[in-house]
Amino acid sequence: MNTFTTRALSVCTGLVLGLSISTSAWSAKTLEQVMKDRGLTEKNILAAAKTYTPTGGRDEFIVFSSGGQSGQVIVYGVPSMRILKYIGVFTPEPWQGYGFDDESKAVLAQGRINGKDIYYGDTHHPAITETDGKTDGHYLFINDKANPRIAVIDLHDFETKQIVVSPYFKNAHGGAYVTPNSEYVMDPAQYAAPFADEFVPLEEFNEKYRGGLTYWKFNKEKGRIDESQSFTFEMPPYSQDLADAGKGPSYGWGFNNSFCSERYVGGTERGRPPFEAGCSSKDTDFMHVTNWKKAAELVKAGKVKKSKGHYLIDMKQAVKEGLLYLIPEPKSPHGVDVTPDGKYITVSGKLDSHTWVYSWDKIQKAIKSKKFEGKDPYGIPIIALNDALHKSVNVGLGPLHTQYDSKKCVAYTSIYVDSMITKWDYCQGKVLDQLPIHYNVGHLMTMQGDTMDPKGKYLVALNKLSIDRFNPVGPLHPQNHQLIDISGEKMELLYDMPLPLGEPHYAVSIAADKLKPGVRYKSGWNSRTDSRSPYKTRAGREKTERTCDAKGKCTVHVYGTTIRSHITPEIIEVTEGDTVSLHFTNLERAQDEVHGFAMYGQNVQLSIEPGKTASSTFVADKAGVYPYYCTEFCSALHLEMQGYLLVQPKGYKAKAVGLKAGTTYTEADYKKQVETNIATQEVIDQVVAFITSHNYKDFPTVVALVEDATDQLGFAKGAKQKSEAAAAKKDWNNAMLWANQWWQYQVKTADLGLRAKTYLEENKAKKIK
Ligand code: RUQ
Ligand code: CUA
Repeated sequence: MNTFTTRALSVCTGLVLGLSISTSAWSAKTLEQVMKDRGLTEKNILAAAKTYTPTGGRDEFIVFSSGGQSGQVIVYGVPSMRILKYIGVFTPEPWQGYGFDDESKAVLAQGRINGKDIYYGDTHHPAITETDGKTDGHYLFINDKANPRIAVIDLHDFETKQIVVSPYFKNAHGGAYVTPNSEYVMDPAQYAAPFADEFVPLEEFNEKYRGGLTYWKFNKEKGRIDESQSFTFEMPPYSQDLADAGKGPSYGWGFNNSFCSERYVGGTERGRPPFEAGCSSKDTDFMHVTNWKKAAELVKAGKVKKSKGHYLIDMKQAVKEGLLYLIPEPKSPHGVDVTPDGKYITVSGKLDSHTWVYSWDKIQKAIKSKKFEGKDPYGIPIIALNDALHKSVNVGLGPLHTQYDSKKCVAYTSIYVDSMITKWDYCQGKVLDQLPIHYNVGHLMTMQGDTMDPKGKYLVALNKLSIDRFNPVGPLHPQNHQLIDISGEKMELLYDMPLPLGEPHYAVSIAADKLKPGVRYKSGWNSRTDSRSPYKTRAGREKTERTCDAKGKCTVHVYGTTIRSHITPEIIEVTEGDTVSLHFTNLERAQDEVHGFAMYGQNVQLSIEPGKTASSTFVADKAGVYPYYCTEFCSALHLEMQGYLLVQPKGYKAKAVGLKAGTTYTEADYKKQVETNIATQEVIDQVVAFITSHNYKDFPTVVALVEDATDQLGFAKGAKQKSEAAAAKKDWNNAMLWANQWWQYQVKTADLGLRAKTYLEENKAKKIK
């Protein structure tokens, strides 16, 4: 190993030296040649240089994008646009064991609707937790439109921890949007439906169908939504759409728009004109303005009634307490986005070419002086458009969503029909620049552009179609995220990234250095409940327990471990009909040393990250042989990380013959192995000498590697003793096999040691001895 490293190093040095002599001439010529060969312009090269991230380089921003109908979250870096992770949220994700291990199944089970498992979601809007209106990088929320649910993802391990279901809504599009200290997560309904879980004829639409807006209470300390403290505003059966929370001067208030305030119910089957005709006949719909702060006080004071276990503020109470107001907004509006300073709210009408800017100052004045132009059919006061509007700006046909720049007053709006991005000034009300994109942009996102702390620099257009942009892959195309440079006066298109997983509706971003994800779990950790697993197992404490109840139903609990390159136990014996509950703790401390666990024919697939305990429970209902193995190529002997579940028929009696090995060994084999082991030990000693002569204790990564290596060396000692004991009895077979196992542990020790040594060298550790 040592000689190999040294040789590899000298080869590398030679290469580098050789290159540096002719490097400028060589690369200049080649760059020209490459440009010519590939038909690249200077502009292309500049765009490439702005996005290209050299090997080992990191991104400045991390983006969390909804995965749409995939029910997942997609994580990628900006400006490289490299995908870093898919997070399973509402949909099983086998690669991460999500929806396959017992722990994550329990999370998905929280999302059951009327007792039914729902295995997908239509994720639309992610939101990162905020402190003082700034993204803090602790948690991420995302909604499911098809089933009215919100999920909580912990950004310390990028895992989904909780799913909550609205007790009232039958779908919910407009979440998730957070209040400035993540006190609440806003989640408006969309298609009106009865709050009761029963049949209500469409003829009773106006009276019994309802819209609404839930404020889910988030408990920051626990990192979970507290359903018992959450409350819902009952709203008219207008299709409540997107939401945003007030900030700064508008703190304590929330805004959500609506469409189809015509309350039109289609039904071409009944000879009625279709939904889209009746839902866009009026010139305006309504923005809903809610006072969540005052509502929370009423809840606290016990003045809000509970229904179905949740606080429900009905429209009568909301009007009486001054919690809910309406303001006309353009035809079939879509986005509603509060400016970073909290002074304005921009709304776009999908069927209009204007973005309307509302002034919080004016709205507040109208509310204070009770200046209303009337009431809607449910008695909710309506503030006149002119008493709320600051400006309306002609931005292009079909404007949707707006995000903000770090530059004062600068906003960007996605223009769906005209397929472009419009840069404009919301203070002065004028257009600054327009950039065509490909094609039909939905949401757009600037860096932290939905917070009080926008960073500018880049904009991503989340395009719905990608005709002619990528190699064809059949009738279903990928979606296209286009990266745009917004640092200058003019916007510049930099990069197209296909996203081949659902329709990514919205995305949020955060400066990468604000995220502090962990490297490993505390030993024996249930990552979904964030607590010590009752099935935590330590090295040497592995066991299998079979217990039967009075009716003779038996359960076998396997308390197992995984560590390179070994699954304990290697043989599991159960009886046909037993319930088998496997629990594996990954004993590794080394970074990224994940082990998987898959088994034939039982739908078992675990991903066990260092420290994690993951379980899988199933009924072994058919006698047979079920091999299992580790699914991660974790070490040179990964393929040997294997075992057998033997499901024996009822009443099976083992025959009295021992296991026969395929190969037998001699004394010479044993001695040869011992020689190798002694040589390997020398390598280990050299590495240990290097590490201990440096200030390795100042490097937590190295300390963890050293701990891990010490463990492995301890195992090596045990195997060595066993091999020597067998040799003393001239049992050369066992002597040789244990000597080989001793060597296996040495190899792992050496591997860890070398990783530690490389780390120290790369991080310029100081020599102390
Ligand atoms: S909204 S269609 Cu985000 Cu444009 Cu869901
Ligand atoms: Cu562990 Cu492969």
